[in-house]
Amino acid sequence: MTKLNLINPERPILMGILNVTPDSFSDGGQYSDINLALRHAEAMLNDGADIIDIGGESTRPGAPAVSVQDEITRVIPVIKALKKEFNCAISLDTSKADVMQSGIDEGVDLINDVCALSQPQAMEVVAQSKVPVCLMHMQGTPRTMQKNPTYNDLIQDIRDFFIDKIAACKTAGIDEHRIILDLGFGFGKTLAHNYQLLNEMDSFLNFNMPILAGISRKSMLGNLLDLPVEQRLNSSIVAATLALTKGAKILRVHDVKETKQAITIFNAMNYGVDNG
Ligand code: PT1
Repeated sequence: MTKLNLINPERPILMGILNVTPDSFSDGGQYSDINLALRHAEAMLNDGADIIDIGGESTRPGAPAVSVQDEITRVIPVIKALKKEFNCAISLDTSKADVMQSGIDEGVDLINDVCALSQPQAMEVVAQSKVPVCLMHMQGTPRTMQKNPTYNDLIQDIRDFFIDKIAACKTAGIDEHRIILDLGFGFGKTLAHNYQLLNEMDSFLNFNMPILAGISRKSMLGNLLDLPVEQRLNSSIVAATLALTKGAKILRVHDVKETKQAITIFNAMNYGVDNG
């Protein structure tokens, strides 16, 4: 199998979400939890996930902070087991330098940081490695970000954020070819902001970096359609499809099988059908 090209994928790729937060688990990193995580990852890989995104700290609005040690205890055993059992591509969803370093030591293929390397030493840890990094835009912190998000000019403010971040990354020694951009749906944005961002996602393509879109099951779907989280499958697939048409190259999703169908249709439309 050829190695997955995260940085310049010819076609859209699928990132399956694997949560190992305590609310998704019972016995905090013990055998049954690791096994449960492995079975979930296996199902996503069978359904067409190209990469598994593992996170030990929830970044949903209002979610509590987690200590470095707790996060390492949650994610590292699962990363080890995933590498051993499936040798699949792994993305590590973390903002903490020590967690990043532990993951890099275990061979993760991507650092996915919703804080865009703003935490102490995070930039340095990634710079000293060879792994690609996803820089996400967020206004505020997960605990406070949905209070009253305001922008001068939504698109230009986020563009400026990326310009500054990319410059800082380069100065630190992170080559631009290692960078993925994420507009940060739901992270310090009103409903109107989120849909404007979806509409104007293509205006970020001239950074010449892949764009990752994380919309799956988010409140921008539920609040618009008045649907609880367990009824957001259809809207998640619609939004993922729209993101594809706006140029998203990596889709971070819960519902891998259904999103894979959207990508297959998108690819057939764009590149043709290869089996008859
Ligand atoms: C994301 C993302 C992420 N989202 C990347 N990583 C989450 N790169 C975690 C809601 O409004 O979009 N991109 N890691 C999950 N965070 C949220 C935020 C979940 C908002 C739900 C909401 O419902």
